Amino acid sequence: MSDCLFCKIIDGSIPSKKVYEDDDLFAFEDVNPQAPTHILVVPKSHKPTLLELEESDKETIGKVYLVANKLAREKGIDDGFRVVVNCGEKAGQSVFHIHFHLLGGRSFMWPPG
Ligand code: DGP
Repeated sequence: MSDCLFCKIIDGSIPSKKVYEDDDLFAFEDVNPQAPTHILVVPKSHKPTLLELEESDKETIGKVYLVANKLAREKGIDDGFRVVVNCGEKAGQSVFHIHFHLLGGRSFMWPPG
């Protein structure tokens, strides 16, 4: 989508610190990290929120978690990490292209704020 920030990061027209890419997913460091490791794992196909997911997205979303595991191991945060999706403004979503936050390198509180 032409006016989507994450679509522009995926197509390279906006620079990012890429940590992973395949046919379906793109992962890069968050510009405003909330933990020592903060990576965004993003499906390349543009969908605004989790609510727009369809049956045909099942495989891609499964791959998100496999890639998150791989990155967690590579970054040395596999002793404890979070994968978080904010869905909708009320939940804190600010970029309306589905993305999964991979956070680690510190302790986390529960429940989240
Ligand atoms: P959310 O609030 O859940 O929609 O998360 C959006 C995240 O995107 C937020 O943690 C900051 C990050 N972000 C916003 N703009 C940019 C950018 O231009 N580059 C990078 N790398 N991250 C961005």
